[in-house]
Amino acid sequence: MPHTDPTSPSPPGPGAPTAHDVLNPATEEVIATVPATTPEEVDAAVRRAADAQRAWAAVAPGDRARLLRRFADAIDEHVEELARLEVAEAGHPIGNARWEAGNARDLFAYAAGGVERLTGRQIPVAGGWNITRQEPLGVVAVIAPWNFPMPIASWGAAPALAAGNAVLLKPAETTPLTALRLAELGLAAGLPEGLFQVLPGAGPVAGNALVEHEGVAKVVFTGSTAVGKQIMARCAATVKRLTLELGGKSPNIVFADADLEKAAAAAPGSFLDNTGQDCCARSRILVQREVYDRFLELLEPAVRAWRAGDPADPGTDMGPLISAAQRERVRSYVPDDARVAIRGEAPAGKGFWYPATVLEGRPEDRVAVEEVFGPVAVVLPFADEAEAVRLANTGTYGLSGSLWTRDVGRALRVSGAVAAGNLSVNSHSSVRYWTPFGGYKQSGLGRELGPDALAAFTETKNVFISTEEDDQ
Ligand code: TXE
Repeated sequence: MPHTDPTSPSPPGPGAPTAHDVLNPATEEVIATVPATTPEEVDAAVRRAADAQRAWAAVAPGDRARLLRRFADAIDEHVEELARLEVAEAGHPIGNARWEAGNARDLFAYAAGGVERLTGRQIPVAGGWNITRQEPLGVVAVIAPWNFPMPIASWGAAPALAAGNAVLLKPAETTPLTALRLAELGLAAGLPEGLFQVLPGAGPVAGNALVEHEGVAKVVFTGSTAVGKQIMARCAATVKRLTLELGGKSPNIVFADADLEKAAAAAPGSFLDNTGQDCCARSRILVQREVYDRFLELLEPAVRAWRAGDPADPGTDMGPLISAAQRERVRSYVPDDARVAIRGEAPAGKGFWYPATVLEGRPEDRVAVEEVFGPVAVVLPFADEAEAVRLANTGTYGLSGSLWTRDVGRALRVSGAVAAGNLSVNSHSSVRYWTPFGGYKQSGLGRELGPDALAAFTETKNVFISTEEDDQ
């Protein structure tokens, strides 16, 4: 594949890895070695997918829905197995991992329900009839990250398949095992050969080959903003359709009139869940000045109550970080002179552990501006509603956020004023498969999930049929 752009990733040469070791991040043991897909193999996969897609698009909608429901049932029957695989490759606590496998199941079941409702429209016009159809795009590439491997892969794959497309899923180098198992379950459930393929491998090799391939109609990417920007630029070469779900630096705004006990009890989950490796993590805690000290007092025991340890133990709240590199990255946000307000415990020894950490700081500190993607939050005081909104809107991200208040008018004003795609009031809930999800500003492009998810995997075609009589 020719690479003329100097910023382009290097083509795989003799130095490119031919396989990736998958490590258990809680023990650092190698649990599998997975071959890396080459650009030639990506090309062959795209051709197979295109053939499968043509046949799939011709299947009656009711039959497509039935097959996707069977796939959802197959996932349901294997929730425990998939969850255990997720614990092993991603280090997620078993309870979270079961939820994630269940979420993948729910996504396929929900998407199946949309197949027969992708109906198009008939819009009245003069001189004929006018039909608007929603046609599948063709082959869709889903490039997934490692932080929620099963849910995020399914956010793209389920609606894309339901809308009549084929899907090529490129999982993250660190977490390919659940994706490979999902593809096996899909085949066993009756999905046609070639329709849903998993292509493990390096982002700059297999991922980039998908992005640059002319036979791929759309890319759905979830990952870092830096790689998202590169992919967006490369998609321009073939005017590929693109959905981006990038990073976040979400605020958790606590007003003085809030139920402080409730806000403090909920705050740890909002930045410690998944060890903070969550694009919606509320890692900037903005607290109104008059309740700042009281809130920190309440927050401390709540943070300390989070138990970090063996992810396979059902009593564990927080597992390790995904890799040694991620732990180094997280460490870099907590310099020696950082003002540590709260620090939790983490296991010593093997595993990529990092303790829950709450810092006091200033809005311009790097840790208050950049996505940490680890169990680290910064607390910042604010004077009034205007300052809270200004701080919340600082920076390039706009994915999600929470606000805690008992004043309904304030809840609505602030929800309207904060530039983010997903907000919650007196809650930290952001992601539901039946409501839209995505970012403002540099947090993303387009929306996933919700009732319009299938439409995002279609091309709109308008057909005019003249009813003029022939003799005119
Ligand atoms: O992400 P990458 P990384 C953020 C988070 C994290 C940081 C780095 O802040 O600390 O990104 O994580 C594939 N062409 N998020 O380095 O590299 C790659 O193989 C095509 C936020 O792991 O963006 C993997 O499958 N694909 C985020 C996926 O992109 C490429 C989730 C994500 O990896 C590619 C993850 C290329 N040139 C990280 N380079 C979220 N929004 O939830 C890499 N990839």
